[in-house]
Amino acid sequence: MLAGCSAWPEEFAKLYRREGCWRGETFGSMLRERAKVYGDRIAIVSGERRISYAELDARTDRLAEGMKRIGIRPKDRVVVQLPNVAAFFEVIFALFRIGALPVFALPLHRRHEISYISEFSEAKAYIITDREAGFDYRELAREVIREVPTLDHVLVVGEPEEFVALEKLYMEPETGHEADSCKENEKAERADDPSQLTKSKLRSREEFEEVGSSMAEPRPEDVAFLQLSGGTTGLPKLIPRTHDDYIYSLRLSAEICGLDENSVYLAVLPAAHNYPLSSPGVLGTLYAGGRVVLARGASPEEAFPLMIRERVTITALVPPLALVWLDAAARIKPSFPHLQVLQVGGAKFSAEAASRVKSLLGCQLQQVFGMAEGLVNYTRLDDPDETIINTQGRPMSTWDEIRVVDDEDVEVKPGEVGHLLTRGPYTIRGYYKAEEHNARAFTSDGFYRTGDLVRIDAAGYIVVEGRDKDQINRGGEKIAAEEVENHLLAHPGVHDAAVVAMLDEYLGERTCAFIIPKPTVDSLPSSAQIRAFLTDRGLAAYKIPDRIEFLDSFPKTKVGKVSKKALRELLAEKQRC
Ligand code: J2J
Repeated sequence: MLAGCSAWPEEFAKLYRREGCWRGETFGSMLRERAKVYGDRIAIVSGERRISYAELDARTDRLAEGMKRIGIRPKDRVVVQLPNVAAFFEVIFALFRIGALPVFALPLHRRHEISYISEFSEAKAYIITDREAGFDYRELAREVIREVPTLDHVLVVGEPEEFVALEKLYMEPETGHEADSCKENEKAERADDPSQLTKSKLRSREEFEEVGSSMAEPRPEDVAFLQLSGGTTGLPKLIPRTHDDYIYSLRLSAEICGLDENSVYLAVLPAAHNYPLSSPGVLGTLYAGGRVVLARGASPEEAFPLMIRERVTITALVPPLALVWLDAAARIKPSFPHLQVLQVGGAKFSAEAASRVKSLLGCQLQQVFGMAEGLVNYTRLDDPDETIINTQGRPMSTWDEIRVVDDEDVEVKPGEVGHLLTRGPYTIRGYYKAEEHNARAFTSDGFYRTGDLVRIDAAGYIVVEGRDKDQINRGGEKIAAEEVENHLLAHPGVHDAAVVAMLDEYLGERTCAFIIPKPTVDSLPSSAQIRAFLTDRGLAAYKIPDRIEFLDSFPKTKVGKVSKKALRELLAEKQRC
């Protein structure tokens, strides 16, 4: 396994293989198989582009070839920050084929997050789009490469400016020649910065063959990619997922969601999130031989016509978006004759909203409670309405082990609320290069401490009751309080900071930062100045506190720690006034 990753103990690995959970597939072989079976059938629809399985497979090979030529090797890490475009999947399958590891960044991440994950993963390349939603990712790349010396390549979907156009890397496999025009490469060669020139130059054929011959096929037990954790600590954690474990989760998800080659999955959430990637998401749909439709926007105005045009059968939302869709549906009364399932997950969906799905959208609701670390729970499509509306589902695998425990790790009585611990065939045994944190985040016998407070009903279904982790769930986007606090503490006018969740009707939660100003500073910094400060530090916009409150001191717990519970109560009181 990749250094810095924790493998499953051998007896568990044997068990999961023996029981048929891990079947020895890799992403590369999976796509090859699907291309053989489904050839001309459409795999991905992106805008006006329709890409068949055979084409996706062939383009992936060509891109892998080009990536090898610029020196991307097995186990290299490559930060991928792309919106929902077809190239996203060509890129990740090409990396899978090489045995290089995509590191999934979210489109909303900015300098702070990208520099950190690039540096921490020692990434060799960074793959972006040129512009999206009014943001120029090439500007971000310019800042990031200044900070991260390991980054040799910036590859761009679209207009590359001084970087390299991804399109240039699609090689004809037999000849090793670029399949497309050399225009962008010529531009790279004319670039002012000589380091960019050598970095972006393609290797000679001889050199390439030498590199190619030393490449071993990725193995099923190898780490396939690094996913980002929602995080509870000062710095984001990376989650290593293997081909074996992730493909198992895709297979089960596809089965539970009733996917087959006639299914059409609409990806409205950014595909880099674990949920739309794998539950069953884009990859689960491709696993089942279905069709993926990539949406650039999630609003009803954009998504509804696409659902009708493409005969979408299943899609996935977070609760705030589901609320927007339900309101729109109540107004315009759309008809989606093909839609069978609306998944809602990532944050708690209220029973009230859940009860409106069937009548307003004419499909079955499926609640999904999952995590990028592994465990995913689904309500089943044939469950009674009562279960679908009031619970967050049950684990997808019979091999998922679940414990609900008290503060001393002792199991609570059935039906009581406690901390959810889990281990199983697709739940990681440790974060990437995080030994110290792993000792806290996992029990000594390998259970992952999810940080969720749950109870389990008599039928074995999980109800999420709250959280014991220091995180804000802002409509499905996770924010580690400590990460934001650390940035606030860097402000010269801030003496201390505590970030807590603030209840919000629409997003479920927003963030509020409580700040004790430095007594030595003459004038109190304004909320706007603090927000601008955090933006300048390169923090993603969704992590910037929605509300900032100034206090002289913080309420403390009995052991002298800042009482976030008391701060949340204070906030609730202020909200009531
Ligand atoms: C309450 N809280 C939920 C739910 C996640 C499928 C679905 C979601 C994710 C995901 C995922 C919740 N009700 N229905 O990866 O594959 C909160 C919990 C959980 C955390 C994980 C998937 N669904 N949550 O959201 O890694 O607190 O994964 O521990 O982003 O989201 O967040 P994340």
